[in-house]
Amino acid sequence: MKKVIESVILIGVIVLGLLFVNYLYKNNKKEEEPKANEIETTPVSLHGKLSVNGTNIIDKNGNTFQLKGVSTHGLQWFPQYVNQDAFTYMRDSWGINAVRLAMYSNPNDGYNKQLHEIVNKGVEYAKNAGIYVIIDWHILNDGNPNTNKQSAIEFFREMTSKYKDYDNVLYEICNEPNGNVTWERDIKPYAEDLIGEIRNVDKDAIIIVGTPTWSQDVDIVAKSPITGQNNIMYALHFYAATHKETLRQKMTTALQSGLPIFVSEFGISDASGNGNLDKAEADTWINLLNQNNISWMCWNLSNKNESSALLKNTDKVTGWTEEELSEQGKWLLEALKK
Ligand code: IDC
Repeated sequence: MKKVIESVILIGVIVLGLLFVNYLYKNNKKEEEPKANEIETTPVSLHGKLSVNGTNIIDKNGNTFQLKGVSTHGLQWFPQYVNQDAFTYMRDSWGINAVRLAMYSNPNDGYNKQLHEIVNKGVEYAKNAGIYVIIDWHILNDGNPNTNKQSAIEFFREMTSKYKDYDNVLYEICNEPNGNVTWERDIKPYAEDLIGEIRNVDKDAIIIVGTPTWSQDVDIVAKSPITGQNNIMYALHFYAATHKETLRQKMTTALQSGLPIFVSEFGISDASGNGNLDKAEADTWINLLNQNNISWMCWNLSNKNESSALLKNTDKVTGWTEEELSEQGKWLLEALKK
């Protein structure tokens, strides 16, 4: 009799155990299900085509919307980070909703037409991941945007003919004008011509215009913005260990005059992209940008040995662990949560 009771108890325990395992398995499955849904509700599926209203970006529902993400390094040097896994990974693990594809425009810095293919891949990867993408004509050592204006026109003709119907594409027509360059004489006429070229094909995508002194003098531009065009924004770039309250004042002045500003590039190191980080200044900047619904893109997605690179001691091109992020990389992940 004792044996029978023991057997019954044993069978009972086994049955309960199996039921428990089954319950755990089903529960696990339930947890996995929302992931499939997440893919259907990407930033682009939720927010759609963006436009500019006053100083704000608004989404397809008319609600204010902020782009937050990362800029690649020069595509001629670090093309490997333009890959599908990386974009999807940064969307899911970091919480970015945009990437910027920085294509240096100066032939002496490595510009060549083959780079257009990397831009094309980047746009498709961003589209598949449902995130926004900025196509950046990255003038830097070429200083005056008019130096390579003809190539810029050809480039944006090619891009707009491909992407005029994409909801997730923004165009940045001159990263950072610098040197002996003024708004009235050089940048504004360039911008008006490029905007004309783009609008011949793409009627409404957001266009970001660079501003004098490495995209800092938004206060000067605010006195004489481009007129007769929709969905135009102006670049303000900062590196937090170099650019502080004085530049924030310029931004506030420009905003008060109604200039729509886009921080299409910033770092928290000094302006060289290297040296010490200034996290306190960086936090002050991000808070101010968030308060004013200003979009921001962090320089740079690479493992270069410089403090503005987001990755460190790793050759991985996606799926980075926390230890594989630089100090700026770790700071960025926190900033993206705010
Ligand atoms: C820097 C890169 C650096 C590279 C240098 C020259 O971080 O590795 O050697 O360009 O090409 C900018 C520019 C951006 C700069 C960055 C840091 O838009 O191209 O990248 N910066 O100097 N404006 C202000 C700072």
